[in-house]
Amino acid sequence: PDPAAAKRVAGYRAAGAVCDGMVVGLGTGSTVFFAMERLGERIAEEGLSIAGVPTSYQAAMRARRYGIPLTGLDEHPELDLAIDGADQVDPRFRLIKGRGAALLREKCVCDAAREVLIVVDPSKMVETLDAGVPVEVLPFAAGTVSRRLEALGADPVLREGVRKDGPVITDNGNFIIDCGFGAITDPSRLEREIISIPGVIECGLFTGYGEKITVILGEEGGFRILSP
Ligand code: DER
Repeated sequence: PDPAAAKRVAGYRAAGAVCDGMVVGLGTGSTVFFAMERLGERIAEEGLSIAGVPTSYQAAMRARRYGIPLTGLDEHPELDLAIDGADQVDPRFRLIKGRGAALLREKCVCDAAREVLIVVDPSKMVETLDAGVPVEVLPFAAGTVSRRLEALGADPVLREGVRKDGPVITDNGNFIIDCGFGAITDPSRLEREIISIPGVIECGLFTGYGEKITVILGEEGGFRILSP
């Protein structure tokens, strides 16, 4: 099966839910890419009038390419909708995000949105969250944070660049430490424990937004709209 086809179906369906006049959070990653592509078409074809709050340089650059006007949380502290992807989604719609190292602004945008559409292909749906948890860390404190994460049971790995020597630097100037915890039995508690560590800016566990999340699950032949 073509995973891009599933992502495209999900992204296009999310773009179809956007109404004139909305201010929309624009997530980061390869699935949201398709939602932005479709929003660009709707703007061109229907004259759809929206504004987007980008969650990364990637999202901002894609929005400009597709003619999606940009705004920010200062102008719009409350968003009608956010469209974003996820690395894993559990049955209570608790998420792991951050594969793309955009989790800090994504969580701010998710928090500001009245409704969140999470666009995924089937590979993201799990019974128990067990993917690595990306943690955004102040570079000054990376050493001490790493030890505190180990004490929480993690196997912490500083995320290195692929076509950049040395650590990945986020859009906010911080490091990412990827933390393998294995199966996460209490993701809400773990999220709180991680972000209480001094020097941790944010982590990729999004456990408090289940009520406002709708999952759009793209599949080869169509899509399913899931509620928690
Ligand atoms: O980095 C992120 O948080 C992305 O949203 C990621 O979780 C999903 O990216 P994908 O749609 O390319 O899998």
